[in-house]
Amino acid sequence: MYHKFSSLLVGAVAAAALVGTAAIADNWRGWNIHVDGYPNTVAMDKFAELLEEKTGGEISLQMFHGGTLGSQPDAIEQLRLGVIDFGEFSLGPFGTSVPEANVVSLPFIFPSIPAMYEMMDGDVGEAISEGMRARGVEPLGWYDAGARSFYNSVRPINTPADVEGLKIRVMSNDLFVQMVESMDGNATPMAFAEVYQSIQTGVVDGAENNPPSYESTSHYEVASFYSLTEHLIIPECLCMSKITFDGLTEEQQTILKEAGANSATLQRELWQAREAASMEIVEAGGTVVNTIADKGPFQDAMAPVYDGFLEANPDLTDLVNLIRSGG
Ligand code: BDP
Repeated sequence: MYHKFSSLLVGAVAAAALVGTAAIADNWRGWNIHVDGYPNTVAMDKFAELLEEKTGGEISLQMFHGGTLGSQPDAIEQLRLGVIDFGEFSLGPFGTSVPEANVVSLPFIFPSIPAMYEMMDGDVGEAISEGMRARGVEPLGWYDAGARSFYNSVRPINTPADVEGLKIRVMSNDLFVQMVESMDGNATPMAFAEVYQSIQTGVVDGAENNPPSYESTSHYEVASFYSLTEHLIIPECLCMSKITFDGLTEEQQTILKEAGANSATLQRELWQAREAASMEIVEAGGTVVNTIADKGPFQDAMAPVYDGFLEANPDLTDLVNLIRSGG
């Protein structure tokens, strides 16, 4: 009996080893914070579909949309440890673990969205990718997240002085705290999932985000002043745990990179349409939108964020300058 069992076991181990060399990847867990129909969600589903198709089912993925696998900062740590295999993350919360990724969380660093695309698809994206790889993350594609602007329930923001005294939720990253404090606002880092209720109950007065997130979370229902400061252009990353990625064959890695690139192309197309649709929805819902003709005063007010960052990260001066000079 014992012998029979142990030979079965040996057989099973040998089979597992064989499977290992064929690099069958079973049921990868994928993290995503967004709801169904959101461009990033659709593009991630496309990624999964392409992978299963192109690998003939060798790789199968399980998507967890809507942040059901936990908050973004926790999920990033789990990705680095290989507990979560892949996901779609803002580079904002990545900054605390990957200094190179933090450069895109500096206010007003990219002059425009097209410039951001070009730089992320070139040397800037490569420098950030290297930093991510060194910390356990393999980027597969850059998604668009437009530009983030402030919204709140108290008053429109036209100048930095209008932010004074407002309690503003920010993503988990000290740079965003400094950014709000540079205008004498009170910054509260908080998980995305908690923002609606926190505005509703007055724990915070508002937050800042791009139109699709402001709309899809219904934050516009509780914070109806949306002021288009467009102070942050933070790309997002479809990325994998390097632990999972390194366990694959070269052929599988190539398929993954192609699927990542295709997914990013789709996401960028969907993003443009969703931004326009979201603006229509929030305006129809009663949001008071104001544009900012001259963003200079906001740039000036937030300038100290750069000083502190470069002092703490002198080795990233070249990367910051590369972006500011247009890549
Ligand atoms: C959205 C990002 C998402 C962030 C969220 C936030 O797509 O990754 O978690 O903002 O503000 O725009 O937390």
